[in-house]
Amino acid sequence: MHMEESVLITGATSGIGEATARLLAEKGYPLILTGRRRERLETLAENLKSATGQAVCTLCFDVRNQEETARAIESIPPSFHPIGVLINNAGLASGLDPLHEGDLSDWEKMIDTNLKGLLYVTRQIAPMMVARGKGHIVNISSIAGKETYPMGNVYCATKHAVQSLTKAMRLDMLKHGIRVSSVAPGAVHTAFSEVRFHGDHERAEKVYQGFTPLNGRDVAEAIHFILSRPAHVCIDDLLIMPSAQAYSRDFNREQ
Ligand code: NDP
Ligand code: 8X3
Repeated sequence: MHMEESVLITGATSGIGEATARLLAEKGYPLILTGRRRERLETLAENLKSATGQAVCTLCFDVRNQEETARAIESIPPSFHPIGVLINNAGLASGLDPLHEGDLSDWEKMIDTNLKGLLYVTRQIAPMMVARGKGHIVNISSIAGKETYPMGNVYCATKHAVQSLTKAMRLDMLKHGIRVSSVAPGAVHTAFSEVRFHGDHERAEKVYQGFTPLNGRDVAEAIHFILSRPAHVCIDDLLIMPSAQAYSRDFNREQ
């Protein structure tokens, strides 16, 4: 992509999205950063602008709300167009329960964010790419999009859907010159587990004990690799795991 095209990252206030914003700013990409937490977004944007001199704009909205999403994307200043890359990263797991004991509000959150939110954002941005005959969409999937693990039920189903939608986008936009990629990480040490366990920090930290998980920067570097391939190369699907994790629930932990 040309550096005058901007990159829109959803869920840039934390974890993988924030690390990707930092790396891409260092690499010289103009950025549109989104999330619900306004203060974190604005602080990050100010830091990146002063550290890298990069153009950064922020959009504060909830991807679950279709009208808010549409309004926010319509408000992107002209200087941040065209949008060359969309990184659909905003997402979460909520709860880890057997299906027959699942909490319906956890299910709604995951389906509305990981699936409907990704679709709402893509539906706004993809037509602009199609009109230009150019663009790249990167969907953040998960090892949970490749395998189903006990009590992962609805989260795994949303990430399997992200894998399926990635293929669907690739097929539907093939003739319009749009590249579509998915990145499926194993365990990444972010706020993910704390969100999954509804703020239980101690339980969340146990997920990452006894081995070295991925960090946000590891995934950001994989995304940058995908974006920096020449125009004739599309990385369709990239699975990235900690060396000490070989399957969704198989870890080589210290005794
Ligand atoms: P974090 O919790 O650290 O970050 C999640 C980001 O998503 C935040 O910036 C949050 O912003 C944003 N987000 C969540 N809900 C919404 C919403 N309704 N509207 C807008 N933004 C939202 O977790 P990660 O960085 O780990 O997660 C990023 C992606 O990576 C997710 O899709 C996750 O499923 C995926 N993933 C994570 C793995 C891991 O082990 N950590 C492994 C594989 C995939 P805010 O709260 O400000 O809205
Ligand atoms: C996050 C990784 O294994 O907890 O997608 O589902 S996992």
